[in-house]
Amino acid sequence: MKKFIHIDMDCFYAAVEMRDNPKLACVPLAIGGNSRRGVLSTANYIAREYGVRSAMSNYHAKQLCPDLVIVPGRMAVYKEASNQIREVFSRYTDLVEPLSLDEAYLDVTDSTACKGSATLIAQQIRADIYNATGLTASAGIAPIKFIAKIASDEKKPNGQFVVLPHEIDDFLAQLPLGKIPGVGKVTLEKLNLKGLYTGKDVREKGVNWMQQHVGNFGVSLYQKCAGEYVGKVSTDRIRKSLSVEHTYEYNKTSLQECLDELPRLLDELVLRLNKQQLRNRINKLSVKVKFANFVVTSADQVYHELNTEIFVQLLTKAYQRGLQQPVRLLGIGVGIKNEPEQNFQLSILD
Ligand code: TTP
Ligand code: MG
Repeated sequence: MKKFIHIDMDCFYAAVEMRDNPKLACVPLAIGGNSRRGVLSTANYIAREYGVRSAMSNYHAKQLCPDLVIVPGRMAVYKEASNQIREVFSRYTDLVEPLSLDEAYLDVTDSTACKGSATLIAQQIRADIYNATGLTASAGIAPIKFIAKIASDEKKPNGQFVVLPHEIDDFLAQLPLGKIPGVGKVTLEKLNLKGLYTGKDVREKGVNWMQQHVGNFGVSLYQKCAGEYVGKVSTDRIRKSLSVEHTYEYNKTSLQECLDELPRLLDELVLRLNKQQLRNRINKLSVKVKFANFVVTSADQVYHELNTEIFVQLLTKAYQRGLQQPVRLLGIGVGIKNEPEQNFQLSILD
């Protein structure tokens, strides 16, 4: 039996703006898109009570909610938060499939954290995300991939919902077809016209009927509704690097303050390398520095084991490029060389 977790941040862009500007925390808020047509990227939960939604025009939204505050988006900040949540995921499993900046599927079937309880892992991931970013996430947990995604919407915001193996059958039977990923508005209308509204309706028609009347899409829809389609988290499993990083609550204002952080980062890196048995496959050491103005710089050196002195040199070099700018994030990492068997296979394929 597989264990999937789907994580999705709550009103992501808006939550970042509320975090960074307390004046926005308690007002109906939307993020203006960058498109010419002027549609919203998202809205906070206060604005949603007035019916304001993603992809709605600014004009329409203002009609629904005259007090709506619309601010422009800050993509660089959203990307940073996105990197932070992906770093959290990597603490629990390598099997991560990001779907967008704010959501990802995780396969935790073989994870040993929390004694293997996917429910507890999801809980802990959400707590870690909050500690790292100050933002809340919701989670869905299920033995079937697409059900985990549907489940992550059930207890939004800041909640989680689990569908246990013995509950799958009932869950699918009552499931409105429009909730299934890939069933959009137009498809749903067509299905409704054929009398299909829920998973139960599809199952009762049977796979042959679905093939005849809906085509190949109908077959895959049938498999989903019948619980026959478990799904697989697809990821690039050949690791090329491993790194740890930390965004500081207060910027570091001197080289010495940055160097003082090295031992902690190094401890964390050692832990992660040992856990994944990668210690003997190091081929490069690297350091990353993000300055207060969000400019990122990195420095690396070819080397085949961890070495504190080299990290000190790399950090000094990277720090100096900032010309005394305060530092908001530090990271250290290693390059990983492929295992010999992999090289062999690649050369056959060539
Ligand atoms: P979503 O996860 O769909 O929405 P959300 O995180 O804002 O809200 P929810 O709590 O319901 O998950 O999308 C994530 C981000 O992607 C969202 O904050 C802004 C951006 N986005 C757009 O720019 N345009 C869109 O049409 C949508 C749906 C999202
Ligand atoms: Mg979201």
